[in-house]
Amino acid sequence: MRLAFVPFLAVAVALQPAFCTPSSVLKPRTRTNSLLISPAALPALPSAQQAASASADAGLNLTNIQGDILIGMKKNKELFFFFTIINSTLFRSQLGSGILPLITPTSQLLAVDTQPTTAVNLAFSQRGLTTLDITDDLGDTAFANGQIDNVASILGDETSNWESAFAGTSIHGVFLLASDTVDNVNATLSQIQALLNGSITEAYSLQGQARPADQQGHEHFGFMDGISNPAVTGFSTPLPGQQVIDPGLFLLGETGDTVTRPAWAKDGSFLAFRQLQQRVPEFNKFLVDNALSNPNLTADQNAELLGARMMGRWKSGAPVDLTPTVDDPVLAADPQRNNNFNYSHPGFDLDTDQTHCPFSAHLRKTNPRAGLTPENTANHIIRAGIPYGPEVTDAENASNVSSTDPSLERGLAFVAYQSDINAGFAFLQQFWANNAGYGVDPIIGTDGLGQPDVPRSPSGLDPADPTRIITIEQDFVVSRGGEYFFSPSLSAIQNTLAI
Ligand code: N7H
Repeated sequence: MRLAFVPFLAVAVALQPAFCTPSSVLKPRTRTNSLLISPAALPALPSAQQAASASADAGLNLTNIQGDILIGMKKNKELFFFFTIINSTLFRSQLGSGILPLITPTSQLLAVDTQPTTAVNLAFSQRGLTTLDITDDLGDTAFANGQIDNVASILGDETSNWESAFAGTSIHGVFLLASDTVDNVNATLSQIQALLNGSITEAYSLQGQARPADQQGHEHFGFMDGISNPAVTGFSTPLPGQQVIDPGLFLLGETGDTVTRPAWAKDGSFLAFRQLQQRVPEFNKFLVDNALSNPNLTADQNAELLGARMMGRWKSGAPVDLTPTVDDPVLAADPQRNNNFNYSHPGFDLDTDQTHCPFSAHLRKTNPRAGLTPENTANHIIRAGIPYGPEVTDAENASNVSSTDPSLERGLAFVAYQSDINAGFAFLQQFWANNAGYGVDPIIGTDGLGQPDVPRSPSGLDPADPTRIITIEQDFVVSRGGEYFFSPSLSAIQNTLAI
């Protein structure tokens, strides 16, 4: 018999002593240090009190929404454990009493002392839901068909680069396990596997981790990431310049979601996962070889300037729209100012002027801000990814070539949440990043035909001559594949998925 849904915290507290994990491996239940990172540049999460008050006003139930969805790019260590369900009845029978108490809702992540040792989230592919005999149409064709269906024509991926697990049929779901140590993550994974009692097998896994020391919060090319996620009504208080987006763009069944869904899908979200390899030595060499020629800058600064114009932000996170020729680390570290721009300036012709930020910059391609009138409110995602793989080695730096050793692969475990994949991740990649207008996105753009290293010709990268084309002959980001998942609410796990 199913239990009526009880807010997670009460269940967790009640069941905590029953978990038999080795206390020598797991940290004490009450945390004193956060499992999230908090670089100064990133918007702070709302306090538990602020979120409780905002969510009450908007009617959002933060104890029912899985924690990863609204948090953004703040995880310290995160394991993506992709699994195959081999015994669906057993799996479902363990979900309610066994796994649900481990699932971390949003409310629990907002204060250090309510955070678990390891935050656990769970999402299913369409194949996984079908395996569980959940046959309702969730109202998203991209999810229903799986990411492989989008591979070449929509995303522009070269299929031969896909990890075999993503190209195959074995991925039914993914556990997202986040903590401050890999030991904690591994201990929680063992606990989950014991609870599931042989009903799943591993299909693939990817360990993500924030980069070390002063690079924490920066992705592998060196850029601070996660600054410009939208503010969500009912959750976060907007910072200056931050767009405020209805919760229904990210959460099914909430205000702003116009699609008819099964009632149980409310407060779930579609998770687009991508393993995006980054060829860092090649990217660095390209910047040096094509450094700009501002006479007031050194050669190194001119290389940095080219990278900043390709990205739309300096590595520090400072937006080039506000500081076009020199980095400004103080601005970068100030969330009151570092997202407060929209590419328009007094006396500027927004349609032709690229002196501050090229039209092709990754940031501008994936969110044109005032470049669209009225400002776009339909095509937004919450980015919640994390870097994976080791730092660049000395040998790679010396040769300017990424190693072919698989253990040295590095990149971004890209995660995007949305309530409509075709309006969210797939739209951004296909219609904005891969769009040849002004040149495809110099970071993530492809020709959209599934061919590798097709030369890209973004304009506007050189402020001295915006018509000059700096051709990019190779891909710096290579898609290794991915899958679309549905991240259900806690009540859906209890009342619909579990038996
Ligand atoms: Fe991007 N990067 O680190 O180089 N991204 N991204 N992204 N991205 C952004 O403002 C990066 C990818 C978006 O609101 C920043 O938070 C890398 C995909 C969007 O102004 C940096 C990869 C898609 C924004 C990066 C990658 C997007 C954004 C600036 C792949 C969607 C916000 C930091 C390896 C299809 C735009 C920040 C806005 C910002 C990087 C992938 C989308 C530094 C390395 C696949 C919407």
